[in-house]
Amino acid sequence: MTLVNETYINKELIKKAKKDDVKLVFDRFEEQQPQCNFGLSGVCCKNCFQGPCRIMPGKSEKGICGANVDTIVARNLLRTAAAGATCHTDHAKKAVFALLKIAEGKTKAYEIKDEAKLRRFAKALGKKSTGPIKAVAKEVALEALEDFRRQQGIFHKTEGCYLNWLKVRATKERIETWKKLGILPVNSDSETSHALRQTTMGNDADPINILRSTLKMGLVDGYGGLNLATDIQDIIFGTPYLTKSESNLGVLKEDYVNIIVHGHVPPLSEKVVEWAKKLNNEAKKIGAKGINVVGMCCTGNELLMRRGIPFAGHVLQQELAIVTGLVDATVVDLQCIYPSLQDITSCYHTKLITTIDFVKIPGALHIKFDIEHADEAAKQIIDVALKAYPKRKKSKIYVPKEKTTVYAGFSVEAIIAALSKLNKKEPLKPLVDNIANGNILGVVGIVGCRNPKLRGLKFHENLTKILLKNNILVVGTGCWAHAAAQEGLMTPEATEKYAGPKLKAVLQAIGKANGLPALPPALHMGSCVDNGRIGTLLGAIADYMKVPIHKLPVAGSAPEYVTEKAVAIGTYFLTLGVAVHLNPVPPVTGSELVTKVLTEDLEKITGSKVLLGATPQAAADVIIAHIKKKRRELGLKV
Ligand code: BF8
Ligand code: SF4
Repeated sequence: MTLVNETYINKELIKKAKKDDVKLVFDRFEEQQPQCNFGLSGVCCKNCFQGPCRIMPGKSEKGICGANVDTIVARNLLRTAAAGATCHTDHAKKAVFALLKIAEGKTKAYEIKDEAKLRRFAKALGKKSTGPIKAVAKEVALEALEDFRRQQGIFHKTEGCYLNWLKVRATKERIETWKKLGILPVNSDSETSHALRQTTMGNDADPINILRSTLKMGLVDGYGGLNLATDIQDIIFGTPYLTKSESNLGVLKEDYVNIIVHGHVPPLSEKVVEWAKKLNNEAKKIGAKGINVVGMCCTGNELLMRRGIPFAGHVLQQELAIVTGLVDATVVDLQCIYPSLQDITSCYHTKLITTIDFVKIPGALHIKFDIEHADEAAKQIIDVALKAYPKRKKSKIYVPKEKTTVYAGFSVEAIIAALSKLNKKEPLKPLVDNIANGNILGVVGIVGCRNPKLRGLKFHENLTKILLKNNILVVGTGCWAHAAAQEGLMTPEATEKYAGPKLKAVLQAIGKANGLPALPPALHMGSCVDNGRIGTLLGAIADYMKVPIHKLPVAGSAPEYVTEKAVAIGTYFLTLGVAVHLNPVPPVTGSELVTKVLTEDLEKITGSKVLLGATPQAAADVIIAHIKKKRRELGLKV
């Protein structure tokens, strides 16, 4: 077995995995080398069974059906974005159904925690916002559900027939731009299935038309997925506010029953946390000090943001957590769950529990989880962990030492609340003034995954540090948040250590007004669906400055993206008018046309484009140059 020297994460555990004869993601990555260049450049098509076809300039310029490289590359991109968007729209739909069931009294397991937010949305949707909360919840849930079942406007453009959540969340200027482009989505489910048929053999061959639909996937993802999921989850589970906790695998405790909750949708993890508290004494009866629930991946982000629960690790650490020999149960819902977890848990005493009907892993225990029976399922899960604890093997235990402090909970509401300590009447003014005078050169959202391809570069950490040094405020979500927290970038001390002098002064002023030495320079805004929060923040800044989003000195970056979801999120930012740095280079380079549209022409269409940079410094250089260009165009000093 070859083992990559992954010096940047949990080195001792990587050594232990080798000793325990456990294969990790890094090993499998090596086994896959060299990776296929046709795939990397996007020129492979297997959309029908005459194929697979791949384009080789000078040899096979077209697929068997006659599709050229531009068509093939564009089709592949649209399918990727659509697949990613469906993950988020499914996530959002689950949240909406939960709200509906709460409203109809079909579950007693959950309640509505943020009534004020619910009433705000009812009002924005033109529904009755006063009166009994469950009646309001039902109205809001049904309006949200419309975004999955609206038929009017699908075959014939009908004025005003597009996603309700886009109507209430997007800026007027953007809606007009998207209307002109003809990309306002009518119904999230029908739009994503449309992308599948549009790209099937013998349908659309026009790469520009296909790319236009790809932009539409950005809106489906952004409003039918991200914003809708976050807003409904805030309504049910509460809107996050500033919280302090810990990150990295050192949050696992040797003398506790350790349960990892992993995945993306909060109903399961919220219940596991609740029942772990209620059943804590059961752990004492079997000789443990209690039950320690920690979060992995975006479930980790959700629990940290709302409950201050420690977050154990990002996507590349899900296997390493089990290698500690300390995890009694890993319970998963959906997305980013490596099938390898079953192979690895079988080397230890750890129980792997799946809970969703379309996320099963052979060999894992399946405990069906649904909103109506959430309490029963959560109790059963804790019971499995309690039964596994006495089976721990001392010889297989390694207690990780890595642990850092993290400040999180930066929802838009929390950011506004912090800023309002400086200016109660106009909370955005201190932020906008400092952007205008150059104390904050710009704002960058860094999002997305951790990719084993980029080993050793510490892309998330190093890009963040370079931007901070250049007085750029960094906000972000997803696995970036884990990486940044583990690097110690989410504390007031990090402001002292990493922020450029002008940014530091601003963050210290905001921090002091809020009882902290400084605001952290890297703001944790949540899980990947919470990228909608970043869009909302940008929209609020744009409205306050009275300039469209695409003119703001801001950018996005997904410097280690892995998933189709990340492509959908990147597309959402592009539709907003935000330039997005993407790394690894997206699989479009096989088509000069598609590459040019994404990296140049898009600027004239949405005001945004794709930026490339294969190292943290190269990425920072293009991002900073972009921000300075935007500042110059606004007449702001650089
Ligand atoms: O939604 S950042 S690896 S965990 S896809 Fe997955 Fe990527 Fe992590 Fe969350 Ni987001
Ligand atoms: Fe080949 Fe065309 Fe079929 Fe794709 S759709 S596999 S290019 S024949």
